[in-house]
Amino acid sequence: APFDLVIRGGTVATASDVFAADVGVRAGRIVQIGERLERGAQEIDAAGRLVLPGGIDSHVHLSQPSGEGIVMADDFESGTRSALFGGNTTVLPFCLQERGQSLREALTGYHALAEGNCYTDHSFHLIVSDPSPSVLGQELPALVADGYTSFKVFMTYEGLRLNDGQILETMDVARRTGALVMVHCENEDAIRYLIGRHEADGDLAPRAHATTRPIVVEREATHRALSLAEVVDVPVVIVHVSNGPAIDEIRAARARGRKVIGETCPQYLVLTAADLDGMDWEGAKFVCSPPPRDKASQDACWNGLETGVFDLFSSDHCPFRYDDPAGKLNPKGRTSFRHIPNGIPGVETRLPILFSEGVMKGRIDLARFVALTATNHAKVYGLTAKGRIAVGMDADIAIWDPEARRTIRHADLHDGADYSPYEGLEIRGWPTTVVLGGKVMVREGELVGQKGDGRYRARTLASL
Ligand code: DUC
Ligand code: ZN
Ligand code: ZN
Ligand code: ZN
Repeated sequence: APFDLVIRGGTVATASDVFAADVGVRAGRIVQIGERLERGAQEIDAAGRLVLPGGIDSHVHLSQPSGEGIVMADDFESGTRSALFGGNTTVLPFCLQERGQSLREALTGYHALAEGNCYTDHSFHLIVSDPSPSVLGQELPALVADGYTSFKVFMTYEGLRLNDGQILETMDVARRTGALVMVHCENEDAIRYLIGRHEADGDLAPRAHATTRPIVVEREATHRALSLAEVVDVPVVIVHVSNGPAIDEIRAARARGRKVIGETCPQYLVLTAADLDGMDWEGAKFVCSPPPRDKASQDACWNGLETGVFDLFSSDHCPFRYDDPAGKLNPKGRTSFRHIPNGIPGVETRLPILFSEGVMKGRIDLARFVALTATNHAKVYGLTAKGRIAVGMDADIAIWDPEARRTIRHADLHDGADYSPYEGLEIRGWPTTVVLGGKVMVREGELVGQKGDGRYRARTLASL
């Protein structure tokens, strides 16, 4: 047969067009797109379906140590399996440098965990927590050249946070190498001050997580990160933006001519701080940083998706179990909200939520959906063979049933957590078949691929 695989009769979407076409695949790549393609050794009937580039989730945490006996709910096997069922073919987890550790040493560990265990392709962002002279002078530039072309810095969390001088020095590595810096923008000192006040008041329940990380704390840090990037004169990625004032900072920086890439996540569209008010300790299920805000913030984030403030829509999948000794329910005997591990699962529900709430409700069109969930991630993070349905690209394809109706139930998901923060949310549209490098991995909701089919991908510099 002329093709290994033909996906026939579907509606193909790219970041700029939506059109009816067959897609022909050979040797793992898309080799022809057109009408009435010749036979494939394997054929998929996509009539009535959407044929989209496999999702790229450029912000996930897998097997990341979280301190104090807290264990993440997903390793590379369960996390990438969950990603795959959610229509993704590539994930970019973080490689955390612990203080005193070299980046190479950290990477060796993460690669060992990922190798042979992944259902999706993957690559790593580096988290720089210890920007020593040798890290900044030698290690980091060498790693950028090796294909680790992005790194994240934190303005919050003792043990991770960098001071302004360290952020400037780390950004300078990006200036010299062309790599991209991602910044977690929350002011740690302000948070500590507010935590102290809440604890003094005996205000210890999960809801206080949100009130001790208010919008001003994120807005100030966003302004500072953008200013530091301006001083150094480098592009910057502001990750997990949750609210209007932080969005306004990005708009203002762009108006000054700065290159800023904005990212938001599902939790800022469909959750609010009121979700942290559950019975008993249920609110812990929604503890993530920055925290979910209010209706006005949700509207601002939707507006940012519609108007182009955001280039990236990622999950920030950072899963912890709820009812588990290493989870969210009972950290240190529920003595304070501040011991609840920060993060929520969402790698499998990211795309269905944006499709259902965004495309099906008319807020964004299908081309914008593709840009926000795949194409832009590939451009920003240098995955040159991915993120588009086009000749020559990797045959990473998600086939969607736009009419599927589902209610999110954790029992139907494939991650290692024991709950979903989106339980009960009604969804229209779900990916049914997922192809990775020309291999069918999920067929009509059934897993047919193997762990280990997903491979590591070195990256190039951004094409901004
Ligand atoms: N930042 C993240 O990016 N993910 C989870 C927790 C956090 O603070
Ligand atoms: Zn973060
Ligand atoms: Zn309070
Ligand atoms: Zn994150």
